[in-house]
Amino acid sequence: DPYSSDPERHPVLHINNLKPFNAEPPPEILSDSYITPSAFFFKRNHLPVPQVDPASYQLHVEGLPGGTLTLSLEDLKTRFPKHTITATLQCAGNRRSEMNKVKQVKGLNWGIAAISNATWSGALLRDVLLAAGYKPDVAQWARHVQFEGLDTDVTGTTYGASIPLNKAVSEEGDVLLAYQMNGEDIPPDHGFPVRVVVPGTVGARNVKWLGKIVVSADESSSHWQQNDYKGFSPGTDWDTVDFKSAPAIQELPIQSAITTPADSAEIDRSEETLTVKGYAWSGGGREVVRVDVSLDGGKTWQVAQLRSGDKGQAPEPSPPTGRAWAWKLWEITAPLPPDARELEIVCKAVDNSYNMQPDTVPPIWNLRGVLSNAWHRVTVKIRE
Ligand code: MTE
Ligand code: MO
Repeated sequence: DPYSSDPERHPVLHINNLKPFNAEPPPEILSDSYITPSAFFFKRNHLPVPQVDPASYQLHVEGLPGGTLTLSLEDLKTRFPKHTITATLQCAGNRRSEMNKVKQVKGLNWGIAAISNATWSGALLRDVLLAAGYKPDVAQWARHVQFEGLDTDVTGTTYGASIPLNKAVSEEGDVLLAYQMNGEDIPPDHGFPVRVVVPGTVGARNVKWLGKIVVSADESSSHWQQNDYKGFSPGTDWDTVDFKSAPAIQELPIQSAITTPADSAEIDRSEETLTVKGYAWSGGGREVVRVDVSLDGGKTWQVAQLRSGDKGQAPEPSPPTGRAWAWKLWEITAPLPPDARELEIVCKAVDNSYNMQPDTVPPIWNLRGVLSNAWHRVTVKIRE
């Protein structure tokens, strides 16, 4: 069993698939703390978790005029300044289950918690590329930076992905070769000893157990870059889909969801008020500037309170424009409407480019069930 050396996981996680291991936390845990504890951070593995010996670990950087640069874990930690960011990671398939309700899609049936927020520390990819011989004239022929994981399938094929070169080398890109998550060694499930953190970019490009970096004219040739993680029209089906016709997902669109109350929860009339909580995040470093909440299915709206930190603690400093990598938690407490027996609670977020979420799923439905970001709705009953 290639999965026999997989790590232990927290029993509270909702398991989507055991081998490879894919799981998300109960949604209310997400809004309990601004930084998601690593044990609860969603886990998305395509392959068995590789066991990497940190003492013999090597990272190869290829494709630059200077030839291959090979770094040990110690080199990464000592030869480059340590940079720390708070960044939210979201799987392209987060909220796929809502697409499944419209029409069957292919993929793991994620709820609303294939998203989490952590602090990440490591060397800047930009600094490592500069040390490996990157110079501005490389951008005349190179367009992409490819990443290869150390996890392999039975044929020896590794997980791989790529990002645009300009994101990788930008001083504002904050792309990390991270060796710490939440102040500790990265746990095995999240890429020990080194993973790429590409803030603002879909989870799939944040390659774990990083073994190789290649600067190239071409995108990664991996299955996950070429024939997966792309968006299509609701009218495209498996007979007509042409994966070459669509770009690989990189920056993700605006997203928000209600973490509590849960769908179908019952609320006692004697409570008089209702507190609704959730998360909101946008890709590409676009900052969430507002979350609107409705208790009547979208007829009337109220503005929620946004938080970039935990209650009673100083919020995280606000990031420079275009570098808002972390989510906002939000919350609103409202009186229970006097006559209602049932409430349809809805949330939608707005980012600083005034991007907003679509109101329903059907116009954004796609055969792979990615980019599911319609207004999130939960219905609760009021017990008299
Ligand atoms: N990297 C490797 N090497 N292997 C993988 O299976 N999964 C990707 C990405 N990086 C993956 C990977 C996907 S699709 C996502 S959503 C994120 O890792 C999940 O990261 P997490 O498990 O730390 O939450
Ligand atoms: Mo993913």
